[in-house]
Amino acid sequence: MNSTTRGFAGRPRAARPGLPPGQYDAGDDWPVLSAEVTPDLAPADWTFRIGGLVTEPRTWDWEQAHALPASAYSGDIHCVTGWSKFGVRFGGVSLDAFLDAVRPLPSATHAVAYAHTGYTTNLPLADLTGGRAWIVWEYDGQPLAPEHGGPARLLVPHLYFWKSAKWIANLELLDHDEPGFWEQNGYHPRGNPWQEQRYSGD
Ligand SMILES: Nc1nc2c(c(=O)[nH]1)N[C@H]1C(S)=C(S)[C@@H](COP(=O)(O)O)O[C@H]1N2
Ligand SMILES: [Mo]
Repeated sequence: MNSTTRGFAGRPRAARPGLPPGQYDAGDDWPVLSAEVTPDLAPADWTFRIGGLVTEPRTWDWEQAHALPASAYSGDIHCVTGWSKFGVRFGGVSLDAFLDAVRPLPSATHAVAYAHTGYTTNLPLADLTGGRAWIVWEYDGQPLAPEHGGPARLLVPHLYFWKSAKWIANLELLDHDEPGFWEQNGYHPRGNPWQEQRYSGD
């Protein structure tokens, strides 16, 4: 067979273990996906609030958030546009630490995350607890770059990456699901990459 014929040079590449269905490995690339212009948000101007169905709504500034126990995520992230990135390292604080302080009411079942820019995304509260969600401000030991959501973003790596709101401002706890920006535009309310929940109805 002609060695220049493309597509017959080898067997189909086996999907990398850990790669959800329909995803590809982006390697060293880290694409920037933003619906907004990157805001000029200094750490001193950053705040994070949890309100809604909680016993004690609370706002943290940069210093107060950093006083909580540090927690890191090492693992993979998966964007609904198809790229996955393996072995990323984020540093920040577990969302459990913030939620413990505000004490969600038993009626709270869902949350809407709001960015300082107005971007929104909705999540089941259960996906934000149990050590599976973070507020992060470091990537690879360095301050999180502004285009990637710095000074601080939400990180929910077990769901598609659109749930990880950049420039996170607040979480509003609700007793029902309320679609956010992409979810109002046809994306799935939960977005589990392992079940390929890309679009509503998937
Ligand atoms: N505020 C905000 N957060 C956002 C987005 C956005 O447009 N605005 N895009 C989402 C999407 S679709 C993805 S894939 C990731 C992209 O993060 P990155 O630009 O750091 O790769 O952020 C998510 N969080
Ligand atoms: Mo995305």
